[in-house]
Amino acid sequence: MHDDTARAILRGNDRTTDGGAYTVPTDMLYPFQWNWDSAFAAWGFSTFDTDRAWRELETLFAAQWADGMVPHMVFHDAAPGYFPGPDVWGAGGEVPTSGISQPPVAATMARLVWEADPEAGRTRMAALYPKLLAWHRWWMETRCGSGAVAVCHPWESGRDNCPDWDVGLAGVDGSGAGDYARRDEAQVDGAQRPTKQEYDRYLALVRFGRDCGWDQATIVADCPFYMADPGMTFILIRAHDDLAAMGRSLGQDVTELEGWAAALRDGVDSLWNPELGAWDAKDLRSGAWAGIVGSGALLCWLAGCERPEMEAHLARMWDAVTYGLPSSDPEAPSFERKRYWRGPVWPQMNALIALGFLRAGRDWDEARLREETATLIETSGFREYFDPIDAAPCGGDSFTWTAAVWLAWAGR
Ligand code: 9WN
Repeated sequence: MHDDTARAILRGNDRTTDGGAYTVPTDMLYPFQWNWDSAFAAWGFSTFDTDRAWRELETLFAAQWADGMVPHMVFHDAAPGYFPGPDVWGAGGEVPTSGISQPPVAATMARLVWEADPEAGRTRMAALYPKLLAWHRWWMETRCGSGAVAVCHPWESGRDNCPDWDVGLAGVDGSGAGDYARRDEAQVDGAQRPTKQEYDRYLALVRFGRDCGWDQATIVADCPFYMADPGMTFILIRAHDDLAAMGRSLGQDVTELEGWAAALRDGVDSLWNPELGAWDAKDLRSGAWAGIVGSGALLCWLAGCERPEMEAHLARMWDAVTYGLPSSDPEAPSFERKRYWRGPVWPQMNALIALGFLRAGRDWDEARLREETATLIETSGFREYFDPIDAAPCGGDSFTWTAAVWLAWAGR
């Protein structure tokens, strides 16, 4: 029964038009195509419609910029009232887009889609391969100067208001944001969303990017927010590995990809905070540590970058809540169990962490996380995120990645 509902959610959020096929994350709240949401959607579609799975990724990559960047949002449709919309971003080509990227999970999801239907996957992936490679190159060449992956906007990390970014956002002046109407708070309880102070700063960063014409050299040198993130780094390492595996099957020379993965595995050492005894985000402007174990650090198994100290954090953070792994350390003062990325549990993060457990041979942990994620969905529905202590539903409903994660993983 849940399978039927999940498939109906994916079909319901499908916005196939002449221009391509994409799913919205959820109706109303998020009315466009989002980058990593689409990658998870493809994984979900791969359980019942291979062609539709590939089309989701193909539509996303059709919006790729000439420099290789794949935008975090693609504004296929006019959705008046959405804020910040295309006019605020001032970016994109034929189809307007945002000016930042999002977690590069597409290669990892494409590999799972390929494995679900090897014959179809070969042809579709052969066409997508150079585009994925160009995107991975964009990350390496523009954002990895410190050795690890850096983000120029909290939205780029996908984990918008997690406490990891507090130290970097403190230096961003949001006072010029002016009056604006947020659409998110009209749909979702404001106590479950980022604060106005955070939003003002998010908008200041969008303005900075737009004013420099989204020029990467200027962003890397001067953007008031610029932080290196273990989570993004682990995701990109894993994506390099997955793209290399697919490249080998396609008869490609994958030396460059192997080199990138090795370089990041060395470079991520710069994000080991010895005082915290954990992987930690770092403000590249001030050199300050975030000083928090976030769900990004829990992706270390995904990339094969685990260390014994992380085992202890994993056990501690998991045992402090009831369902799945929280988006931020439940024992830290910044923890808020219902506020977006400051504590709630997110189904797609659980799925990524679990892929890491599988890689590390932690089958028991993978099974536990899968069961707890399934319980969240069975208890509270296909919601965007959940309270990790009592499973209360949070954020948007009929959510694409929750349905996808159910079909491809949690409901198995
Ligand atoms: C801004 C769509 C996106 C996710 C992000 C999540 C949230 C947007 C927002 O929704 O971000 O990109 O308006 O809050 O944080 O991970 O991709 O589901």
